[in-house]
Amino acid sequence: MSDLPELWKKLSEGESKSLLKKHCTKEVYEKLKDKKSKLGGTLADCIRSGALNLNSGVGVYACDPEGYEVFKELLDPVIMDYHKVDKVEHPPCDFGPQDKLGFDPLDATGEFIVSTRVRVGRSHEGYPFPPVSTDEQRKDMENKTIAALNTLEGELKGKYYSLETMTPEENQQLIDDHFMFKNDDKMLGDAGGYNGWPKARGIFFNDNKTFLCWINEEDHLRFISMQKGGDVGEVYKRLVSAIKQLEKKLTFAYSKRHGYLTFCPTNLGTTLRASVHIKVPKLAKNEEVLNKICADNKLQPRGIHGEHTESVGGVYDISNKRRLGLTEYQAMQEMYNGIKEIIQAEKNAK
Ligand code: CIR
Repeated sequence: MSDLPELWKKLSEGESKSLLKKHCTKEVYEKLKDKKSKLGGTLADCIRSGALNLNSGVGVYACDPEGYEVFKELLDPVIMDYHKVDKVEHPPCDFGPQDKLGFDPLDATGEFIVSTRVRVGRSHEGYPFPPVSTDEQRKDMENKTIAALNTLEGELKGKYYSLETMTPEENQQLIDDHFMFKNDDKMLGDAGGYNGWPKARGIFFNDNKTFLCWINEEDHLRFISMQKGGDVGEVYKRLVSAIKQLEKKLTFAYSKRHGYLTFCPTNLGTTLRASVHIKVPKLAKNEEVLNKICADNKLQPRGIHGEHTESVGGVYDISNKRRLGLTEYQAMQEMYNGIKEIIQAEKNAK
């Protein structure tokens, strides 16, 4: 039997500041409660995490790519509210002119930027998201992805490391080096993100560990390009080159309205998060100024151990906040220009 009535009771009777609580009104609930997507996704799959975790900021995940339309009376308002747009629409993918991106090194002396990372999420077309996915489907997706990744050449050529077979020591080393994902996010776990863990999970990386792919973490696929220092252009170009090669082998879930479809509605559109680990000890003493620059430039500051963590030693993880309603190139430019301003402010600070 579905756990939907119980989830609804928790949500409707509980106190919560989440977007789920705000937009899942009784009327919306009544309209959607008996709907089902072709892959079997239900409203319960979309609201489970937020109903079980009233401290969620968003609280909603999609059950599968089609869920964004089947449950749009809930998802559209959540998307518009989170992404601060008044319509769910998205321009076609545009990575910008790769030969003249205009991303000159931001920090030539290496004083501020510790490392740079750009990631995108992708979903396999025709497969559900974690709460609806079976172990078999996850395995299928893993195999498909490995086959595609194994065709990469040159700098991107690498190897797949399965979470099922790596030793705990290898796993810990990869976590410590900020390469590997973990299963410690309760909200994601309650959304079904760790179902069947560690089956069909793993990580692919090239010899230099500058290109990585996570398989069956929050999204079916996360492509990541990263390296030490602040050469944003080099990091971005590597990622774009990988995506272009991989999309010849794999078909990704995409909608004209939403762009690339991801499990969490916060990542829709470009799905792009471009971040730096940046050392700004002076601004760290005055977080108000830092937060204002971030807000003005549509950037999101986090601690370096991921979302909802504190800064350590004046080092922050700062990234673009907007992912929907702009192109990949524009999202990159927002991050680049904002970080430039932060470095200037740190230089000017007493
Ligand atoms: C929340 O609602 O607060 C969580 N479900 C996280 C939302 C955004 N973060 C994410 O997807 N990693």
